[in-house]
Amino acid sequence: MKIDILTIFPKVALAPLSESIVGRAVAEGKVDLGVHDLRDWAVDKHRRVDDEPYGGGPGMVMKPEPFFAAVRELRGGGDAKVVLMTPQGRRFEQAMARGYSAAGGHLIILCGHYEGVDHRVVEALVDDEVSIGDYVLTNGAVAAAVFVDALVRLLPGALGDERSSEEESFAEGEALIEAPCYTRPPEFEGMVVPEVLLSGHHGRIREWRHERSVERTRANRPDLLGGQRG
Ligand code: 6GU
Repeated sequence: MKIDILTIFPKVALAPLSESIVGRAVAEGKVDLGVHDLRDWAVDKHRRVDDEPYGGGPGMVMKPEPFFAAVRELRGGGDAKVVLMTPQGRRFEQAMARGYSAAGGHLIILCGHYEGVDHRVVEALVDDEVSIGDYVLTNGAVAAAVFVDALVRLLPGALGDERSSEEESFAEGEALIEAPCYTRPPEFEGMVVPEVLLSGHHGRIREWRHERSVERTRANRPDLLGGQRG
């Protein structure tokens, strides 16, 4: 899989993708990641990428020319899907991460900043507008890092143990969030690990985990059980 991120804050997008599991997947070549400064495709000598909104209103709008030039160059005549990170997009969920990760191929991710991106970019270049949730960030590069992290960890061999992504919260066919987990020591400041987890009895452990999953989902995510989010 090949992923290019276009942003005016490349360091912001790159830092979270340079460490740990995703950093290793990139280093091992499981994904060919490029993070690019949009200003490199600016058309004037001041490397300007934004301008005032037509029709008035607060904030600045990102100019179309740098996006068109950059996407043309990064695409290089090949096939690429173009995603725009924007709070006006479709809400990102694990099923979408699975879809993008399984599709592989070449992804070009555009990061919105300021008030928005000139809509001609959306109409002519963008295949999918994606939001990472119902809140507003100052910086689309933060959202791009979240999006790419979620995709890359699902690539074959990215996680040490494939079961990690098969049994976790939001896994395919999994309607509940995960049960609590514990490690050594068995007692810490008077708080003990549930006895069943030390029992070695796999049937009882499975049953205990399922009960805790239902309990935790009801408390934290009733929307997953068909209710409203608390
Ligand atoms: Cl993709 N960008 C920004 N700026 N804010 C967001 C977002 C994206 N998704 C949720 N909030």
